[in-house]
Amino acid sequence: MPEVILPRTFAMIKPDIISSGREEEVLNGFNIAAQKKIHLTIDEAKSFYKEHEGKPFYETLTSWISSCSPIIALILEKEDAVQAWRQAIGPTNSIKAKEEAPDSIRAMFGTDGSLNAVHGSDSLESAEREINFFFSTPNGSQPHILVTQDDI
Ligand code: RTP
Ligand code: MG
Repeated sequence: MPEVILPRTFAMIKPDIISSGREEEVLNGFNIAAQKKIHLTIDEAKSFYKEHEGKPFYETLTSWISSCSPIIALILEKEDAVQAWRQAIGPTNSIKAKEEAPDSIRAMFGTDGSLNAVHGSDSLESAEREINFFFSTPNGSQPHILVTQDDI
């Protein structure tokens, strides 16, 4: 039988969930095509969130995701993966998420507008760019296996 190729998105489990030890609880319903646990440097964090350079929250955000705990970078697969993961995570601000989408991941695990538990690609283009940022290999191929390594 031919292998079914599902659409992919990029997800990040941010330090607040990892320090709570509950990171496994948020991935229900998604196939994990690849994952890495990484302690980002500040330069890697700034590069990943380059689109937000200059915004008021940029320094707080990049310091936070490169400090204290590591993060987990994931390639997730599901029908309509980008939208499905954005739907699962809920609004950016966890306070708003608790009011408007109480079952969402950010409502259940996040704290406020910055400490919000998870990241999700906002488009197919972002997903490909973000997957490449964390998972590209020297020959340009993408891993389709479970990968765990400590360094980006
Ligand atoms: P993400 O990229 O992490 O999935 O979040 P998003 O699309 O829902 O929101 P985005 O505007 O891309 O913001 C990126 C991350 O920056 C932090 N943030 N803090 N305090 C604030 O006003 C603020 N706004 C954004 C959040 O951690 C957000 O996920
Ligand atoms: Mg975003």
